[in-house]
Amino acid sequence: MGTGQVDRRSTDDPAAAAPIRYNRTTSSDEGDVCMIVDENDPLEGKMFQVIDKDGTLVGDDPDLPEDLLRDMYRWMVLTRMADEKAVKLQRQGRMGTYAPSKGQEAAQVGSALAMEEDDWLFPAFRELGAYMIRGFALEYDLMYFMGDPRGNQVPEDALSMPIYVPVGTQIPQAVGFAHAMRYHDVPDVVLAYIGDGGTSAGDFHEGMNMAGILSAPVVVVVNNNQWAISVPRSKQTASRTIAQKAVAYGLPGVQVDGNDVLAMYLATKEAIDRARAGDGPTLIEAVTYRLLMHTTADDPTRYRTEEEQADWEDRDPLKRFRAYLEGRGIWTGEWQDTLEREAKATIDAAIERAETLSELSPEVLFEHMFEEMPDNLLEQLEYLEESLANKEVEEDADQIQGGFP
Ligand SMILES: Cc1ncc(C[n+]2csc(CCOP(=O)(O)OP(=O)(O)O)c2C)c(N)n1
Ligand SMILES: [Mg+2]
Repeated sequence: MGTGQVDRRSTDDPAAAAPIRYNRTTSSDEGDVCMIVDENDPLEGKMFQVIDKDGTLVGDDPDLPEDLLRDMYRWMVLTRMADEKAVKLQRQGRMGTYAPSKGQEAAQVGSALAMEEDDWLFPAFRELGAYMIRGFALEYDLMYFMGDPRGNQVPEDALSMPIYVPVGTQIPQAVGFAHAMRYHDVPDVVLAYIGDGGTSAGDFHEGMNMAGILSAPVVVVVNNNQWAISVPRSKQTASRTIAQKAVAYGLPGVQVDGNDVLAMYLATKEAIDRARAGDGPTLIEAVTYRLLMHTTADDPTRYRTEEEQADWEDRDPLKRFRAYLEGRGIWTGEWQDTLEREAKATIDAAIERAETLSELSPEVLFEHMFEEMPDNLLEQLEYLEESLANKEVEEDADQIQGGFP
């Protein structure tokens, strides 16, 4: 928990620590906070959408402030360009295996922008847009995938957990963290992400079940990008939607067009507001698509068709939002050039910082786990130091003899 938040605890009012259960009637009485969830029951086959794939409004314009619309598009452009560059860095041998976000920008940016300053992010490993919005800047993501452990040392002022690669582990932790905040009367909310494949993990079900029981202030966004490496969504669950699983956990669930940044923003905002008001958790299924490979070590042409890919390219989240903004007179070619120039400068600076950090000694492997290192690790550390010292001797010897490195 970040400094500042602990100060906001109130121990005066013990009743404030009691969990308040989700109650649709109470929320609706307070206004239209529950509208999106109420009107888009996944069991009735409904999915929340604001603009269609051509950027045309499907209902009323939510009339979001122009600054916010511009921010959404700016973050989406930066995420798309940074992601494309990261894949190139990997191909040039300047980075290790990378998990691309292309196609999922609206789901990431729309949801993360709905968070308030003191809310907490519990990411998976494919949320570049969300990390950047939360102040976990691009160079950290680059360092992480370059194999530098400093990439996972979240800056003090970024209220985000590090990247979670072990699928599903973030969910019980996010729920526990959210519950602890409510227990201590900290009014903030947790936003957690997981993939469609992750919903098959026991951790997901255990976490969601507890979220319902505790009425924890947590919003879980499932980025359903249709694939978990080479396993299709249809092999993860026999449920027609992932959103409907919420019914069994006793909480609201909604399926959202994850390639529609406006829909993602509004649905997440409603869920976060409700969690903050004490009305408990929400499950949001963002229906989206991973346009590139699972990671740079994967070849999607081995398991999916060109037609499927082309169909989803047609629903590209950037193209459709740009069309909407153009219709509103906000998007111009000149603005696009400015955004791309600014994004390129941000990306170049982040690469420069990530690549010019001082070298790390291998001993760093032993740090940050224990305040006092246990004996077995101390022994291993000594062994490593000894081996490295001997290696230096061998390398010196090789050089003297003109050995091939
Ligand atoms: C506990 C665990 N099991 C297996 C893996 C290997 N693994 C990495 S990503 C992945 C698939 C994840 O799919 P999904 O949750 O849909 O997320 P996506 O990669 O599509 O974003 C698997 C099985 C892992 N990281 N953690
Ligand atoms: Mg997936």
